[in-house]
Amino acid sequence: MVTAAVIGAVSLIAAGFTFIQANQEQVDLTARLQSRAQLLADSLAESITPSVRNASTSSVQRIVDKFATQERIEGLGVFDASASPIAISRDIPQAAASSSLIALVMDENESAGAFVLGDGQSMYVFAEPLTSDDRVIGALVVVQNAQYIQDRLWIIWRDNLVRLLLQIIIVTSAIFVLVRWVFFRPLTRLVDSLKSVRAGVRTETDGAVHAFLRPLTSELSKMTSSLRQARTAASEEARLRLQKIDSPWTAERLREFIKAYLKDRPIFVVSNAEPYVHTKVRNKIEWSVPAGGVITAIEPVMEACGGTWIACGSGNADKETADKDGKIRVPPDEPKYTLKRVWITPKERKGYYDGLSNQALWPLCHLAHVRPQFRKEDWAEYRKVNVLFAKSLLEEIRHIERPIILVQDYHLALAPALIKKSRPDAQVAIFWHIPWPSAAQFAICPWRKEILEGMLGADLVGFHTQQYCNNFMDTVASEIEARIDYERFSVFRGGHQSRVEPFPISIAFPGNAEPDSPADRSMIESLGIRTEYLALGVDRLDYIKGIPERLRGIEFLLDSHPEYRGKLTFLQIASPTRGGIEQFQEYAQLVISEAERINTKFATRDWKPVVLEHRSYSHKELRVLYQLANVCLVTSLHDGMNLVAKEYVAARTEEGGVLVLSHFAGASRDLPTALVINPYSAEETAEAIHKALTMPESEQHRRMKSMRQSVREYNIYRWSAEIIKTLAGV
Ligand code: ADQ
Repeated sequence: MVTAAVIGAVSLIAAGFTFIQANQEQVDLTARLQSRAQLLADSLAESITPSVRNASTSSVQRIVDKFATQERIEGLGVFDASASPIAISRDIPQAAASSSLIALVMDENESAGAFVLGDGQSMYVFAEPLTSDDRVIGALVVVQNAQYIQDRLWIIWRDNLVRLLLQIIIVTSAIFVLVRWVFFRPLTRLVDSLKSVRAGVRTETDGAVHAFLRPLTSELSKMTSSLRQARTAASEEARLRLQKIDSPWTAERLREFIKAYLKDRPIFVVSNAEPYVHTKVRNKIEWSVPAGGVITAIEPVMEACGGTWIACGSGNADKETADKDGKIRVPPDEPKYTLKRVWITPKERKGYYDGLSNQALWPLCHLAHVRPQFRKEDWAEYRKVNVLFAKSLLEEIRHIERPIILVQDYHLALAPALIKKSRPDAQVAIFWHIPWPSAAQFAICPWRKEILEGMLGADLVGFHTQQYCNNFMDTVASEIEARIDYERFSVFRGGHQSRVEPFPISIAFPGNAEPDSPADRSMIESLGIRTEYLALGVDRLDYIKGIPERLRGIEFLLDSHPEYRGKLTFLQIASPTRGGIEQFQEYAQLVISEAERINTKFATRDWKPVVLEHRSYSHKELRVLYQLANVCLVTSLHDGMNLVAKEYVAARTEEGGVLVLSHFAGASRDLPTALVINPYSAEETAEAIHKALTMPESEQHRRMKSMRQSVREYNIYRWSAEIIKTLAGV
């Protein structure tokens, strides 16, 4: 842009100068040509006039022939008073001999010149009247070649254009060098140094920047020092708040707590899913945060505390972006902790992830009426991958005394025992993010003993609710030899104690989101939604989430309350999940066909009741939708907790909106003022939506306020602080 402007300006100036120079040259050359023509004509006229007067044609012709051979003379002609030629040179151009100029000069009795075109060449024709006794008796015409003037002008333009071109090349190169070395490099250095100041890696901006940036860096230094002071003040405040246990937990407070409580013992998280996935899209590497509750919950904790998170690499550019040990600092735009990626083969993934984790344990633990499939080969891969994860972690903690290790979820049930076997000093917790079924239900698992033994390697086994803890204790009691202590809610085996406790998971609230501006309706308008009421569902496309049941609730509502037709749209954001597994593919198809069926039944020309967005949305976009939705539908058939319910509550800063929540989601224990329903009953779901849409504002506020209070008080920072405190104290 700048280069184009400079080139434009230089070209304009150069063109202006060339124009003036060419003009001047043309004026000079023409004047010289004219005066030469005048001189020649004057001297010839003197010698020719007597012969013309005497009508001596032959002597006129002789003079004409003699002078016509002079340099640059193209021809000479002498004409009588009636403008007929008396004598003309042989090569005189036709245009000159018949020129109206001859008649004109004789009429005016005054010499004159004009440029004409002859044989494609520019000619200058000069005519002078011949007089005798003050009477015009004829005219003399001198024709000169004037092409050299055009040639000269062309040379001037050409030379100047070549010069301009050279100037452009030099100026552009100079600008490029200037921008790259003088502006760009110091600026990138400055940006890098600011980034590390922001991330807390460095405390000062780079002093070695270019002189012209110094005023800027000095201002920035002042800003970073105020930032540092603010950080110190915040951490001091958080430290003081530690003593006041009733104030809400924040990232700062958690950081201070960890420092004070763990005395710099680092934290390691181990999970199947990674928090950042790198993918190559048209030769460009992009990153994204996968949709899922474990990531939503654990990521803010790692951002607050730092440490290392070990997880499966899953993006097609994951290897490329990590170092040789699979490590990369994240979040990518503001690194705060290390992500270590573990690589597994497609065969391992099929057995460990698609097979044992998601076709056996997932349906086993969720009462969603999908049969678990237990395959020996899947179990073998599951064991192999658990060993792989344990090894990867052991490698990381080899020089660290008493590390704190938080194993996540049902994919890694065997890891705690494997870790403890090699490192008895490590303090290990496993958090089970999904429900734990009754002992009788779990008894159908062929590897129940191995799974329980693997989990009981941990010092702390955490679930979302007391009910899941009770189920787990019952399962242990009926499956393995161990002492169960219901007083201390612990299992003792071979001298090792495992505490079993509920830690209802939550979200980062208040989060780091920028202050909310009024929610912009353009996002839903672009989906064609213009109705008065918006009902919203946000889920992975998972059969435990009860999406077809929710759709049937909408259908029931539109049948029983036709007044909502044309006034209510149900928007379902459904991110694809576990696409390699048949039951999940079939489920996605069922959701799509149910949505189509209901749309066909009710849609009018400018309204359809269901809008299905089959993709992931960013948390920022989801927040806007949560703010716009009059009602949020969480109708899981069975769900460990369900964080969407808590995200909806967190987004409703003005305390409006209604949450319709399944009784079978763990969240219904934490949010009792939601409209709690049985999702299997379409009638109950429909009535709850109707109640939500007709609920007085004062009641909405009362219910929402109480739910917000609960999420604020028991947020993810408090959740992790309590787990860490309990673990370190076992
Ligand atoms: P999930 O079953 O993944 O988690 P949930 O708790 O509802 O379920 O969390 C889902 C998360 O993914 C939310 O943060 C939500 O915003 C996000 N998400 C869902 N659909 C999305 C979409 N289309 N686009 C973008 N983001 C989307 C498991 C258990 C839960 C338990 C969590 C945490 O199944 O019961 O609450 O772990 O322990």
